[in-house]
Amino acid sequence: MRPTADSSWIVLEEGYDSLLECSRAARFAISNGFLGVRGARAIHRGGRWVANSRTLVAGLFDTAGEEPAIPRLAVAPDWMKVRILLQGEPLIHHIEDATGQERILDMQRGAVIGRARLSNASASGVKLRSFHIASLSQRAIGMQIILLEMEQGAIEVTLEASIDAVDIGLLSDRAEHGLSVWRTESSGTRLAVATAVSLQIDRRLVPSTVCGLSQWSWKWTSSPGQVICLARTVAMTRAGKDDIDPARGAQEALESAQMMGWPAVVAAHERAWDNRWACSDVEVEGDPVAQQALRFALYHLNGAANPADEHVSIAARALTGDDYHGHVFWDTEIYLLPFYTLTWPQAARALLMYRFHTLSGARARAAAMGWQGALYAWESADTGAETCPSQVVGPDRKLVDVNCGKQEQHISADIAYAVWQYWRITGDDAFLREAGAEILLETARFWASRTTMESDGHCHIRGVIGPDEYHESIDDNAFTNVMARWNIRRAIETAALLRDRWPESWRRLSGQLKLDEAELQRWGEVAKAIATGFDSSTGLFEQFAGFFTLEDIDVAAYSGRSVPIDVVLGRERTQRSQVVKQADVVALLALLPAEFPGDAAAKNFEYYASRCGHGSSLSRAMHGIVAARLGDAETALDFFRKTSAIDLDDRHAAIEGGVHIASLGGIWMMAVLGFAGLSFGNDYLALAPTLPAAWKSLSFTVQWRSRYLKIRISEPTAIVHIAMEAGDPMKVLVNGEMFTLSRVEPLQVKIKTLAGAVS
Ligand code: IFM
Repeated sequence: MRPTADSSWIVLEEGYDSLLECSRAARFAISNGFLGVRGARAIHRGGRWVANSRTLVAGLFDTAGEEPAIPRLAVAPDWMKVRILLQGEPLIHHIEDATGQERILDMQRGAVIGRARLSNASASGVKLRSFHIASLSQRAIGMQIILLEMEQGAIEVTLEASIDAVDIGLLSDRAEHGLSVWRTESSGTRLAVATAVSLQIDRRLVPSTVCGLSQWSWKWTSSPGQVICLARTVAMTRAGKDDIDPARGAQEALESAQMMGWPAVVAAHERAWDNRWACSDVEVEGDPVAQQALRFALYHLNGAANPADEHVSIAARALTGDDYHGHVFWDTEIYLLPFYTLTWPQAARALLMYRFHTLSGARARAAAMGWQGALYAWESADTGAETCPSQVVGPDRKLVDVNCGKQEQHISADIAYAVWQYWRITGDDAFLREAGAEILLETARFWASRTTMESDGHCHIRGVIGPDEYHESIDDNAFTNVMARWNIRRAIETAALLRDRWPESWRRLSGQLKLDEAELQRWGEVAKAIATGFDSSTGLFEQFAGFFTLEDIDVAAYSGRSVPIDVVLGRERTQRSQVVKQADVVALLALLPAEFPGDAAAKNFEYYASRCGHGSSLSRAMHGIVAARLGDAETALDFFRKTSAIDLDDRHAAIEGGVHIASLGGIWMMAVLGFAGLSFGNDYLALAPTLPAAWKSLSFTVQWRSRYLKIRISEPTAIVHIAMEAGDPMKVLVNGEMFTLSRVEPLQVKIKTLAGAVS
């Protein structure tokens, strides 16, 4: 139960501050992509006072019986509660005990470790140490260990371990001692929870005196220095309405964990984390704050995915909180998939398969809106139907309409983008043939039907919202249109590829989609004619038609504000201005840099970065990537630091509803795609590093078509070192020069300069 000694692997919180508990519950959440357990304290006085404790189970959506029915992640029973009474008085956390309390997120081991001294009003006390995990090696398993050391003797001690399922909103199907099965009212999805609890006093197993359906209780008289160990294992399994009874799976998982014993379960979990870290760690020398931020990001990213489940994806707050109800946005494909594709392709594949399995929902949505092909939901849950609410409470507590569900359609191109990147990076042809191609073709078909050829000879996409959600019902959003064009072109390329390399797959798929040459040709014409808003005389993309005529507000003049800029300016004025909520043209520049010829990249960055209010946690990461690629490492570092602060700094209260997983993905992207300048071509990986002055070196691992590469960029010597741990020789482009890398010989390239190098 001792935490990792190296401080860059831990997040430490000392003392107890009830006002910060909700944020800390998110920050200290543990997750394995199936179970997410918020880091609320287990010790409680009774009742349901710990409002921020939550266990969330991926895919367990329910609609809470409201109209319109919006699926939300249901809350699973809280399996970690413990109540300790000394002489009948419950122990609680006291603010004044601050010095005796610490909680550590041990990111290396994927565990939360606590230490506290708890006492009651008569000053009888215990020393407490706690440890809990959501097993990364057996995703059904959660485990909690509590060690108590009694300070005084002759005290009557009561210890209760319970599972709290009051008001969780699930229907009970079965309840036995240590086993319960629950059902969501709307979808009939079931959740089985099997639990085993044991208590040892001075290493002697003691049977519980009370054994309720979900309660275990012990009573004894203390002796000074007595050591008590409570070990609880929970196994949770989810099953669809028509699947077999999940109870059996939960019981089997529990039995297997019990057979192993908790030290072996913990050891297997730690080995699984070691493996994830070996594949994904990023090391920065010279900047401990950045190092910790990277580890924190990687910890949550590695805990958010489950390669074994193709029917769930990662929500905007992963499994760490209730904000956005567990809904999946473009965050996953644009901000998370780069990390998974390059470090954990199995997880990336499962996430893309979720989009494949929800294609029918996307087709239904396009059809319902009068278009063809597949229009993915802006907010997606279990079926792929649109789950974006049509109204929310605004910052001024008034109801505001939300049009994203109808108009933020770039999501379809974003998913196609992630599919293509995954295939190009992994070379997973089976995925392309069996799932990816269908996504690419159906999203392209949507765009082709969504555009209208008008009298000016251009195809227009009217009435959308781009990533900058301050401006609604706009025409020809550059991000949407250029991504749509790219989507159509990749679909045409995919069709040609299938036809040539896998004619049988092409026959099957084109037959199934009723896709013929004439339609493909039409798509080509649409792609050629799409309006993009690019003006070759200025090198600027106009964010949408008419954007340049809007009021130009000096965003820098509002830099001291404590609320988003649209709150300061008011919604109407913001909409009439060039103030941008988040990276929009800049996001396009980060995703498709080849669309920005000559000095257009620098010009667009300069124009749009100064007009951005960063009203979304997603915004700065895209700016950071682009700034680094443009050679401005210090500006990029500023974006990196501000993004890191979103979830690690207590001044950002919005973390209560869960960590911002997209911005955590963005932290990895800034390091690898920005500072290291990683990109790829048809048959090579490319690096064009630009490190901030404070970073003495940057090291990371990526996978490229079944090869494992370890890359280190060191500033004092300006050397890029690449070692290949497995796989056939491959080409690597470093600062524009091509090299061949093999397993036998690592590559060592001396480059001219790092800081300030323009890629
Ligand atoms: O997907 C984002 C969107 O871009 C901005 N608002 C929050 C969403 C979820 O993170």
